[in-house]
Amino acid sequence: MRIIHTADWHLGRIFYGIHLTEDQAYVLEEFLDIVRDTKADVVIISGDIYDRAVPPQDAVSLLDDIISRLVKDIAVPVIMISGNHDSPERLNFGSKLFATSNLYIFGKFSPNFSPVTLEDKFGLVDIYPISYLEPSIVREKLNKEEILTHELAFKEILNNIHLNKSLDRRTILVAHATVLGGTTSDSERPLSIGGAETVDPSIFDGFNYVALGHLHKPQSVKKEYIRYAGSILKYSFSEVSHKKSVTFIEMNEKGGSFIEEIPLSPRHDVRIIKGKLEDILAGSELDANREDYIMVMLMDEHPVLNAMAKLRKVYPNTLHIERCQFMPSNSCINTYVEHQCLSEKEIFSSFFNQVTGKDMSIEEEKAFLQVLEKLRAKNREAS
Ligand SMILES: [Mn+2]
Repeated sequence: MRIIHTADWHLGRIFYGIHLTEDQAYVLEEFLDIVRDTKADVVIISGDIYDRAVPPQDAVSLLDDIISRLVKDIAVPVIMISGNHDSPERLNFGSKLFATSNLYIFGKFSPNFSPVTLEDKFGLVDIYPISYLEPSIVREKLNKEEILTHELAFKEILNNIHLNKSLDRRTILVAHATVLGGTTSDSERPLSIGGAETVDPSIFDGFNYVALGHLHKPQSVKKEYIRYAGSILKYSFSEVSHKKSVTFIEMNEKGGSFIEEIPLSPRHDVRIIKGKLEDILAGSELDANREDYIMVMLMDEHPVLNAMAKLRKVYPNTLHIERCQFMPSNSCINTYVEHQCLSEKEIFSSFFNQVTGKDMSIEEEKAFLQVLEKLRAKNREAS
């Protein structure tokens, strides 16, 4: 069986004020070609179809167009689940009716764990789609008070599946989750506050392929067949090094899989350009992709006037500028990501060091912490 696994389309996403729907339409044309060229037997979309619960109209039209071309023109069954960005009820619209036309939508969690069964020349394949789940909803629907975490919710559901599944069939699980050991990026919204969202990959034992959504970098976790397809576009500057793709799986008679990443080519890449303003402006002449979505890390030691206006003349989609002279040790490499992990005290002491050329004394540190505590107290009262 040939499977195309994709996820995290985030239709209708806005990136630094730019509506990405046209970029998404562009890359989904390429996606349709891939589905056609690989002669896929099924397309699996593992959640985060839309970027938000009430998506913009053009995002809804885009999904309508792509799905109908998949199901009607290419005649490939489509199985999709909701992710944490989707509205379960809205995505679920029409699902019973659409299932009669080979479009299987699982928006709302339901305690009915029957699979979508497809057939190839070797026999039957059972595909178990689990819509995005909140532990509280699973707790209520299954009436099990002990379900407090994502992992416990999954374990309960998977137990039900394993109890009822046909042992002579190959099986695929479709889920939207944070699997322990996976690499995260900045464009994923946490599933829960406080870190009770990760699930151990060992809970997926017993399936031949696990089609995951949520993490935006294409990757396998622990075992090759436990896999995130990744998002179709880069949705944050922390993803500049990602190579976005869809996953092609060819499953054999025994359920073993040949797995290949088929790269996607965006209309605009997301890039970081680093250097002094004059060098960047001069270098842009040789840059064939000036329309890309750009973050600039300015290395100038002295203030520069109207940097954004100057940059946008050559790179019209400059979206953000970072000033490196205010950063620790004047080095910008990876600090964009790293400085977000620093504490307020660390950020302030590096700023202090940059401005004064020396480290804060114990007295100064104390004074800073007092001011910080006052500010926090004020914020607490305000909220
Ligand atoms: Mn996502």
